[in-house]
Order: sequence, then C-alpha cells, then structure tokens
Amino acid sequence: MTPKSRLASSAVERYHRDGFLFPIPVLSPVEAGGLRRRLEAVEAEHGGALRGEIRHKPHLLFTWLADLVRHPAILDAVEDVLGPNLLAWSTSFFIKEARDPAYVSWHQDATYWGLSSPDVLTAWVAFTDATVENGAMRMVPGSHTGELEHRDTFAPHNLLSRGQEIAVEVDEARGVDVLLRAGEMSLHHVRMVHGSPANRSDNRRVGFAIRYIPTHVRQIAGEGDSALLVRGVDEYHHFAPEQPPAAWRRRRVRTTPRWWRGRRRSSTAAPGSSALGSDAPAPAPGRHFALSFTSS
Ligand SMILES: O=C(O)CCC(=O)C(=O)O
Repeated sequence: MTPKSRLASSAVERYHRDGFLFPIPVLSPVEAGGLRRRLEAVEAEHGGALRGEIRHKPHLLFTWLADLVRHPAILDAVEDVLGPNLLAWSTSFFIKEARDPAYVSWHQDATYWGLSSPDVLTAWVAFTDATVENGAMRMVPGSHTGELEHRDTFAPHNLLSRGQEIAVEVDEARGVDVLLRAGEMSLHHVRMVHGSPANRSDNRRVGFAIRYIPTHVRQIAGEGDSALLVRGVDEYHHFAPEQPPAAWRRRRVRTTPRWWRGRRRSSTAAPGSSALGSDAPAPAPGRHFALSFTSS
C-alpha cells in the first residue's frame, strides 16, 4: 500500500525553518524495489551507467518515471509546500556505485538554475537506502536564506556537471545526514547548502531528484525553457508544455472520460519551444522521441 504523505503543519514549518525535510515515506519497499529493477534493466540495455541524453529529464523518456513524478504521495507533500499548481521542471539520477569516489561538493542549486523565485524544491526519492557509509546527502540547516558565491572546479569525481562548489567556508560540522530507507524521500529548498561524500560501502546508492516549481516561476537565464504540468492548472504558461512518454499518454487516454479529455487539452495549451537544461546542457527540441529504446 502507498504511504500517505500529507504533511503536518509542523512539518511544513520545519521545512521553511531548516530548508529541508525528511524522511517522508512515499513508496512501499516493493514499489521502490520495482523502480530500482526498472533502472537496472535500462542500464543493462545501455551497457552500464546512464550516459548522454538519457541522463537529462529521463521522466520524459520512461513511463515508469513519468508515473513517479506524478505519484500522488510525492505530489501531496510537494503541494503542501509549494501550492496546488505544479510543474516538474527537471529530473536526474544521482547514482554512486559501491566504493565509488564520486561525490557532490557543497553547493546551492539556485545559483545555476536561472529561476525567478526561490519557491523551488527538490524531491529526492531513494531507490536504495541512503546511509552515512554509502554517501547520503548532507544539509546545513537554515542555510537557505541567502545565496553564496560559487566557483566551477570541474573536479574529476564531482557528480555536478561543472563541479561547482561554494567559494566560501561551509560550516560542515553543522551538516545533517539525510538518511533514507528505500521508498522514502527528502525535500530540499533550492538555496539549501548541501552536498554528499563518496560511497564507502559495498552497495550502490541510487536517488532520483525531481525539481518541482509552482507555475508562477519563470526562467530568467534564457529563452525557451519547458516543463511538465503534473498537478493543477498552469495559468501563466511561462514554460513550454512538455509531453510525457507516448505509452503514458495512451494509457491516460484509455482511462480518462471523453468530456474531460477535451478540457485537459485546451487548459494546458501554450506556445511550444525548446528545452533548457538544469544541471545538464540543454537538449535539442523534440529529441526525446528521436532516441531508439523502449520507453516503458
Ligand atoms: O544525490 C546527491 O548526493 C546530491 C543531490 C543533489 O545535489 C541535489 O539533488 O540537488
């Protein structure tokens, strides 16, 4: 059974005070195990680690990830923080293999995403347990109130695309380990100072980061950004509407009454344009359906 995840008002207050919240149970262990197996099947099909375009917004490629970004338990919690009208702006896996030197330097997401408002959060969904040994994220409580200077390092084992890191001293002793069981998630604010060390364990650590924004947020760093409406209505149309994978659309059509289908189409219509990336380079418009692999 899917756990319930409406947040208590004290939990929402804690999120606003600390800038993060965990653990929030959103998937059953069986669901989490199923998602991990799906990921590993894709990895096997592609000869190992996810590379290239599959790494950017994979929820637009795979139905099981499209379902995950719209999972009611995840969206209920996100809605309690960001309100009822929600876009999934970006997704990516953060995977650390067993004994992997890969790490994530201390950083704030806000500094390189170009979004108009700090009303942005990440839901980090654990496909495996996240422990101190396997490199769970660490967060500095209350560090989300301002933006700090960053520098690009391009350090070889840094999982961030430019190895960006905070250019001033971070009080690491205040860092909190975000420990999760498979199927739980954490939420973190777009200005949260966070990072994660290498995996010293014999097991892989897999997290799926979903970046949610309310529909009023705009992209101010460039033209032509896009996002997927996952709950409510988009009355702003600041982002070109993205399409979920084809199989997902087919299933929705089968289960949705005819009168409602017409309403949905017209209420989400907006001018189309190309996509702008988050941490990864911008993909070419329409590339999602040019790739040749199974989408579910
Ligand atoms: O998974 C990690 O270790 C880091 C993830 C991260 O930096 C993020 O989701 O913003």
